[in-house]
Amino acid sequence: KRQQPVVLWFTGLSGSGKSTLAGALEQALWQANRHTYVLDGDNVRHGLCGDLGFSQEDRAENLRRVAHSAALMLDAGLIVLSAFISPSREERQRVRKIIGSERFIEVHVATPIEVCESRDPKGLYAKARRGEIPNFTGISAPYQEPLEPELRLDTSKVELPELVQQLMAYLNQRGIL
Ligand code: GGZ
Repeated sequence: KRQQPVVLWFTGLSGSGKSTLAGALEQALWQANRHTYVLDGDNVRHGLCGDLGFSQEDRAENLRRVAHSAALMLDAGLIVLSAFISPSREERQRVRKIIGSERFIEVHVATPIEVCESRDPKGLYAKARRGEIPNFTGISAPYQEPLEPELRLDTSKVELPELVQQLMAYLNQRGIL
């Protein structure tokens, strides 16, 4: 049976583990011979969205472009894993519409901000606390938690391999794999 193309939309704070989870899930999907693509800030914010910053408007435009890119990849039959903070409930709703609700799986990476801030792999939280990064999500810009995500995961409570298993189990149970 062919894979059913879907978008797994990981949303959560900086340092919550979105990209790490997406990368680990991608490896598991490869092992199951599935075709995937990971969209995240690292491959989008330099090129496609290189003109955008972190104001509300720019984030909305960032996510709009990502959503349309993901929709094209669905047409190509891929399982798309997207990892953006996507802090606005309204914008995530818009993304869901662009992609189509039946092909959109919202995954809230609900790692508490204290944990994200203590990880601080790029020192961004420290900078934001010093006032050196304006509009930093969780510090000086809002993050609106999803109210009804398809999945909610916490990388500070459960180990990565177990989370990947939970995601794979969900995809299996939905008949996507
Ligand atoms: C939040 C910022 C900011 C501000 C730079 N606020 O942990 P990272 O570094 O690697 O991931 C964050 C990334 C967020 O980009 P997204 O495209 O995911 O954001 S959104 O969905 O809101 O459009 C962080 C870094 O960029 N970063 N400035 N002010 N994160």
